Amino acid sequence: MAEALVQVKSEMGGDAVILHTRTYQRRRWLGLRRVEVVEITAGNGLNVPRGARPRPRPTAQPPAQLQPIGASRVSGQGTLAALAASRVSMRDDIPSSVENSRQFLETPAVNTAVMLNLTQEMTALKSMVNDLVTQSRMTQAPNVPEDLFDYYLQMVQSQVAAEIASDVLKTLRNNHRPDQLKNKQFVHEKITEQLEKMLPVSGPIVRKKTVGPHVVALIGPTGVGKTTTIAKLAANLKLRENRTVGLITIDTFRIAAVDQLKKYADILDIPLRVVSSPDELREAVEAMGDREFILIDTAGRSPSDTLKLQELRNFITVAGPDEVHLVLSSTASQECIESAITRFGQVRVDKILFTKLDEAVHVGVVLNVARKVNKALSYVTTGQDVPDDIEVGKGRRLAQLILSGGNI
Ligand SMILES: Nc1nc2c(ncn2[C@@H]2O[C@H](COP(=O)(O)OP(=O)(O)OP(=O)(O)O)[C@@H](O)[C@H]2O)c(=O)[nH]1
Ligand SMILES: [Mg+2]
Repeated sequence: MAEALVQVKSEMGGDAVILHTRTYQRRRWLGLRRVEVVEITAGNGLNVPRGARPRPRPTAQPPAQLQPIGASRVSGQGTLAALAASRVSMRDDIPSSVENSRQFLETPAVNTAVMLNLTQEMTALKSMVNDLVTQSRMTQAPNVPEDLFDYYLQMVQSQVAAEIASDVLKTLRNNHRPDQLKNKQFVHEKITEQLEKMLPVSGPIVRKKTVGPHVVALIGPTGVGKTTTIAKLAANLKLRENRTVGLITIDTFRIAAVDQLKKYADILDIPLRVVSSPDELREAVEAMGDREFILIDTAGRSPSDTLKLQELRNFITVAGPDEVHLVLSSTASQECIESAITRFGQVRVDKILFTKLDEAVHVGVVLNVARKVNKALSYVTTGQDVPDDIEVGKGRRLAQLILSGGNI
């Protein structure tokens, strides 16, 4: 009845008058099921006189919906299909009940019935949605404690591998009391600590020897930011740490690329040598023997270009650097990054360096990759500004980025 009244109100407006109501059973499904039908006869937009005044035709319903139903004094009936089995018909007779009925829809009892009905439906919907969410969570991650699921989602959205995320939460659940896990700040801190411990980091470039230069080479796919990162490292070593630095570039086939590093070398007043063969590289390293640090830039190589990778390997072997950093863009997919690590592994990779964290949508990839290939993260870069946008790789910083969805 409440549903039908809601329908009367929505179809015919608050001015509708209830003329008659009736409830009856109807058989459905081959007579096996009984359906309760509520029928309300209501009229609207009518000013029916008591007496013999000519009756106006109803105007509220379009003619197509009007069907005569029997008696001559009946002008029409609108059959409404919604809300399952309720049916509303409109009649403009029975004038004596019109005034009473008109007010009936506005009575507190009807309004309460309508509200009650809506509340019940909302509650049913809410519990249905909750059930669905729980169900899909359980299928997605059966081992994740329900109360910590939001943290799981956050990590997975940052592309932390699902098994890492669920391990973190299981450890958390096993080591802390339920009341501690209700404290959001506590949980946040504990997850941060765990993620922090998971990331292997190398710390900054440090020269341990007392004689001869500490030689560092940066290799990696095209356009990831090797040259920009070399400039940042050189500037920080020279300007912040007061070190003597030399630059070498093996960028042989693109003049523009040499120009790029030359500009930085000029600004920083650091010597730059451009080499085009392994022999020239050996000579250049020897010639810069008085420097504390030598940074070697290389031309980007496509990880699929085996010949170029072989050539690069020859250069690196001859230079014999103290460390080779594989530069990777954190905007690339994990698959792409892993393939680059495998291919550049044939050259030599000691550490990994992630650029463009400012543009990364999925910082969790950095954690997955570092763990999977068991290479320490040396630096991350966070923008195009030389020399500021570079940081020593730190697990805590990365963990915070993962939990904040990558906001630098
Ligand atoms: N947003 C952002 N851009 C960066 C970052 N590092 C480098 N870039 C930009 O990436 C582009 C390519 O940088 P390069 O340093 O020339 O890259 P590369 O690896 O030397 O390129 P190739 O020598 O051609 O292989 C430039 O526009 C840089 O400004 C970073 O951390 N964040
Ligand atoms: Mg370059």
